[in-house]
Amino acid sequence: MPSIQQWELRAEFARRLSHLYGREVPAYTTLVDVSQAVNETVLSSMGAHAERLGSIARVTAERHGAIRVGTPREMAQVARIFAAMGMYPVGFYDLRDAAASSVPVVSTAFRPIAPEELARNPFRVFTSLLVSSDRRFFSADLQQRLETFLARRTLFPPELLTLADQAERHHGLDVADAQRFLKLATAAFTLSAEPVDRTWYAELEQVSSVAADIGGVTSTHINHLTPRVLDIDDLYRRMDARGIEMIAAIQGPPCWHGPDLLLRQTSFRALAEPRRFREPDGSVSTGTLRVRFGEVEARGIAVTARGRQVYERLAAEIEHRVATAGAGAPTGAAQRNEIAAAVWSQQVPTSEYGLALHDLAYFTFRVNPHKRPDGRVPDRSLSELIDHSWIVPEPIVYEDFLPKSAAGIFQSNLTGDGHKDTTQTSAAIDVAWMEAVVERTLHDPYALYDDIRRDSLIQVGRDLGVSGPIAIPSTPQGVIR
Ligand code: OOG
Ligand code: NI
Repeated sequence: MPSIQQWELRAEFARRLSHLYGREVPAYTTLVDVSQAVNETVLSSMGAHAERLGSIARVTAERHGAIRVGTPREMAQVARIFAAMGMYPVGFYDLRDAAASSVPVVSTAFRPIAPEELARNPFRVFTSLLVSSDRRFFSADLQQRLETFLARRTLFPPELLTLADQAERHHGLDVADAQRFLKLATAAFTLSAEPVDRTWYAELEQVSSVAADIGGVTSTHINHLTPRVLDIDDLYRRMDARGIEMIAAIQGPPCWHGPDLLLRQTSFRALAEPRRFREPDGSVSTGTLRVRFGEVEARGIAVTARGRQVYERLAAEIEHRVATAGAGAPTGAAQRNEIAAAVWSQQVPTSEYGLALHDLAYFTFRVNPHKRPDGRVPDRSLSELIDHSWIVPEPIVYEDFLPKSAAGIFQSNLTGDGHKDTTQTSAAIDVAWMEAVVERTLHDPYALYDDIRRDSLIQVGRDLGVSGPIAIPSTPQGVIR
């Protein structure tokens, strides 16, 4: 058994990245401080209930990162580096269509998948890959020059990749190799001092500032690192009060009176960071780029495929109501939330019990200690067991992302809308394509949550002496495919 286990590599890598990002983007440190202050307030006002969706220790350490790479080869290397730390690709997000502005990427998230690994450290990284073959964004000529540029760069040194493979194979590393691995991995995501070619960067920026951020430079960097907060509305107000410019709204579900579901996110606007440029005449000058920002998120309960359908239907209904409510005047964030909260309150159960009963959200279950066995064997259907209080639900936290929110976050931090020629056909890129790129299965998030629920029901069935499996309502299929 190697002395440093994969989860320890993951936790230490997250800690080092956080330290690095705080040095590079000082406003991130403010965001982390404010998040911790908000979490302390929630903890002292709500007590144990504040930890319903994770212990305060987990929530305080919890981060997600975002990185962006340029080629399938780079993406495959990223997959090896994360596999070393017990992080595997989950879900497929196509942001090319989800965003109104020009965002020519497809993404997956690398994260731990087993419940005990998530409990140890849930660090996840939203990873986007540039689609240079998509004609809506890149002409054949630009694609060719872009691919030539990207083929010449090396993001990850061979030594890092060798150590990564070793860690994956042996489920960890010895102390010296672990130190070396962590040093090289962190260095690979550090902002480079190498001058940026002004003309090349500007040409890509015309297409998309995301394309320029990825393909306009010779290295990669962490784009943002996101702490988790227990009250994102309070956080938004506190950041605003400190004079930090936030994006217009909180993305995702509204602030409402029911349980937290899925994911709510917001960010401060990308800041101008000093960068060195190589000018057309060969001279080096100093300028600024605005690509990195500070995001914060509040995580809620994972929803089932059925719950997700409701979420999408309500999102469309909210959009429609917002569009018709304004009577010409733009709808503010507060008014939008009011509309959304009203729609939710009418159509979504306001308790965990209701969400579980209607199979809208994921829970594990345990036998209700207050229910006295009366000799009758409980019914084998999940809803009957819940309804007759034989079992008590415990929420499963949403560990993934939301494509519309991701598009919203990308979009509100772009310097310009870029250019997308919608008369061209898109490059056909899907889950199978991404699986071939990363040379691994893309886990379906719903299947992962289903497994956790099923395992707990097997245990509950045993505890209750129910013969045969407890029947879960059939879930609509086809989630990421
Ligand atoms: C990723 C944007 C998506 C999220 O939390 O939804 C994202 C990026 O800007 O590279 O991080
Ligand atoms: Ni993010």
